[in-house]
Amino acid sequence: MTVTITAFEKSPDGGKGLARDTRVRWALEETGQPYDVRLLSFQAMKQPAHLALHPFGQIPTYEDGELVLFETGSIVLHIAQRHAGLLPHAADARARAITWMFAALSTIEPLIHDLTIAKFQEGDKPWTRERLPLVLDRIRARLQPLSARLGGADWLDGDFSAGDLMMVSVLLRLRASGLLDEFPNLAAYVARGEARPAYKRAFAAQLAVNAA
Ligand code: GTB
Repeated sequence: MTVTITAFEKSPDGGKGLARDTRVRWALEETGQPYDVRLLSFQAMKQPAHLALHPFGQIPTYEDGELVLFETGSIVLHIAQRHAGLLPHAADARARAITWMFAALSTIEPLIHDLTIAKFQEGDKPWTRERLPLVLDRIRARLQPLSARLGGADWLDGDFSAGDLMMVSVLLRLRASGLLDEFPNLAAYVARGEARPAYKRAFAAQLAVNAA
């Protein structure tokens, strides 16, 4: 049975690939899995049919027969554990790759999400002018050790893994802020991720929806 994921019918980013279905598409492409996409309006995401799949009424979801998953960390990990290409076979290396997935999602992404909130949801508040530099500095304080750890390597721990897929997906969200450019090795790391054929296919697929 072909996997079905959900995505925005019209992403607010107009197809820049920043909505979280892109990372799931990327994982499916890296592992050579065909998939179908069910597109949802914001309204449909909050209806009972979708809430039965995703308790928070968000995208993406993942359906494979009876199995329904939400949360991109869980979905990408499931794909990576099921299919070759995203996790090393050796147990310790596999555990380290999964650790980088968690680092991306729980140590880096919340700070980046905070920047999105500060700019787009709270941009008109009188205190945003004072708060924004603090938000940016908190991100810098996380990027600095990440940059130091990556150093001159291509990927975070040996070969490209689900850990890199998740970290690149998260860091991509920073492009418009200019913060990535302060860390040239991280900017190059993100560019390496985007240059992967599987990423390009995932990006093109979401763009095709949003450019339509
Ligand atoms: N923790 C969850 C996961 O990783 O799966 C977060 C899922 C999530 O935030 N989904 C968002 C959503 O459904 C879409 S991706 N939002 C609608 C809602 O909550 O009602 C977040 C997103 C949206 C748009 C842009 N953009 O336009 O740049 C970027 C990221």
